[in-house]
Amino acid sequence: MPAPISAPVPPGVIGHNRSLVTRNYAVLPPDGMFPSFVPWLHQASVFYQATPKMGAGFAQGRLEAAPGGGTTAPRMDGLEHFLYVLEGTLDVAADDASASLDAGGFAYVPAGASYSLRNPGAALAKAVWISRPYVPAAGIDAPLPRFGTREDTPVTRVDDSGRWRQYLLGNLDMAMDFEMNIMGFDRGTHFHCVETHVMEHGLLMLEGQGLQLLDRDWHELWTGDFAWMGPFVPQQFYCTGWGGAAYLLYKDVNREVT
Ligand code: UGY
Ligand code: MN
Repeated sequence: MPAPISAPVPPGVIGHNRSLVTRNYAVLPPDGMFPSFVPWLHQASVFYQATPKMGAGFAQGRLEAAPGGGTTAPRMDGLEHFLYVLEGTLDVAADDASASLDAGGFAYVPAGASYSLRNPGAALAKAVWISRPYVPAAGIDAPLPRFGTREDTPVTRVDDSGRWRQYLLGNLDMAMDFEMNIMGFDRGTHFHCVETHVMEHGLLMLEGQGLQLLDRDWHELWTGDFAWMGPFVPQQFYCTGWGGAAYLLYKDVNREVT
């Protein structure tokens, strides 16, 4: 006779997870994600969420650095990088520029720069980390390192529909081949149409929750969830729940497609 089960198994624990990966989009809640460790990071790991292996043209992950953790030495990998601190503090240096970033702080590291990352605090630091090859534009100088904060970035409202956005790395800056925008929705509002466009997205829910259309299906997104949208994936967002919602959005822009 098997021993009786003494404690009930919580629903959803065995064999159930909201993760979904398709040919051209993915929904990845943090549950069940595994860290990757790389030799040039110590006391730090990356929870990769989108990579070229999946079909994405960029890599995005959540960097987690323990106190004192980060790069073992200044690193130069020829890629451009974007970091956005979610929790804790991260010191970022790119060539001769550097900044200590708290939650909401961000950095752009141009391709070819030597960069280093370090958690100087006493708590775990978590940051969005995006890396990709830079696509130069003829006659336009490549961008320099940039640092900023969400707090200091203007909030733009296109109309009175309850939607707003913050362009962290500017808008229509032809030196840049991607944008990082925070898209915000007041309670009960939604994007005005189903978009279909050549640009890709990496989306991280920063606040609130909503329903996200991906291709033909609606998916619930909660704070902390990640979604990858490949080129031409039909997409729309409805803010649900009792408050507003905001997500951090990667978008490749400003280059012709051949
Ligand atoms: O700018 C955008 O493409 C944006 N509106 N997309 C999105 O929020 N899924
Ligand atoms: Mn879009």
